[in-house]
Parts: sequence; C-alpha cells; structure tokens
Amino acid sequence: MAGRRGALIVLEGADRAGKSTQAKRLVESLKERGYQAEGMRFPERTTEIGRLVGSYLEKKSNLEDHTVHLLFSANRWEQVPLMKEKLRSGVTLVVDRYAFSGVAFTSSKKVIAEAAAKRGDFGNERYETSAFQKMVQKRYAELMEDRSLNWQVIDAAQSMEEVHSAIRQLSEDIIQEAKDQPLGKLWVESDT
Ligand code: NYM
Ligand code: MG
Repeated sequence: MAGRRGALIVLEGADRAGKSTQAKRLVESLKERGYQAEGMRFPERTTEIGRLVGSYLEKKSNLEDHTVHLLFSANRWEQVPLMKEKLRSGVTLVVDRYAFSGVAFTSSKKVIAEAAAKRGDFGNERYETSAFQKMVQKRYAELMEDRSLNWQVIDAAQSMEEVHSAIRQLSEDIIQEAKDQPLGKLWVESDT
C-alpha cells in the first residue's frame, strides 16, 4: 500500500544527556522488533561543511557567530534529500539533534556573558560550560511551547534502561501515527 512512510524521531537536549547512547540503542531495538530504522546525527562532522563545524567546536578554528550558525544549518540541509528519500521509502530516522539545537545553542550565545562562560567548565568543546547548558535548557523549554510539534519530555536522570524503554515506547507509537501522514509538514523553507 502507498504511504507507509517512516517516522522522523529527533532526540534533543543539553550536552551529555545521553542522547547519542539512546539513539544507538533505539535504532538497535527498533530493528530487533522488525522496523526499518536508521540513525543520523547533527552536526554530521564527516562532510566538508561538517569538518568546518567540527573544527570550530573543537576550538581549532574561529568563525563569526552568524557564519557558524549557517554552517550548522547547511549541514542539515545537505542531508535533507537523503532524509526525505529514506522517510518516503518507509525507513524511520532516529536523529541525534536537529534544528532545535541550532536555535537553542545559537540563541544562548547572545545571553551568556563571557564571565559566566568561564565558570564551571565541564568539557573541552565550545558551549560545554554549566552556565551555557542552563541557558540551552531554558531555550528548549521555550521551543517546546510550540505544540504543533509532538514533543515528549524524558527524564534523563533515570537509569539507562528506563530512559531506553520510555523512548522506545514513544517511538513505536509515533511510527504507527506517522505512517499514513504526508511528509509535507516536516520541512519549512527557512530552517535558519
Ligand atoms: N550544536 C549542534 C549547535 O550549536 N548548533 C546546531 O545546529 C547543532 C546541530 O554542537 N554542543 C552544538 C551542540 C553541541 C555541539 O554536538 C556538538 P554533539 O551532539 O556533541 O555532537
Ligand atoms: Mg558534545
């Protein structure tokens, strides 16, 4: 039967919430249960644009804020034809970050004072300070006020197994719901 598209499942959250681990486990368990599922991540650091982004994140290069924002965006758009093709062919995509990270992280830059960013470093990459991550979480909360998107909040402080089973159940539900829906609503012209 025509239709039968895959679902687009995006995991968003602050750094070190466990998204990459959970995305991997989710793809494995969906496959075990007979679904067609594949993982993707953003930034996808292996493309030419992704290499520029990766070098910026690792502080090996400096880029102007708008410029790097647009590189993150371009790094998503370059995968969109492939994403659409997969979704149309019935593959469910589990995506580790998407445009919501773009909004949450870039908009946090504007409000984080340099002094705050110097406090409590917990990682080596750009943005990995506790003050920055707190601002990012606030931004995510604001983004979730848009009810037109099907946001589901999962408490990442639970055990790895508990988080996994919560995500898996929600994913199975959304795969059923999505399969008869058109792809049209998924992408708007301006992912900035
Ligand atoms: N990030 C990610 C952005 O600032 N903008 C974006 O559009 C995206 C997709 O990149 N700190 C940030 C969030 C992370 C960093 O992501 C690298 P990860 O998930 O650690 O590879
Ligand atoms: Mg990271």
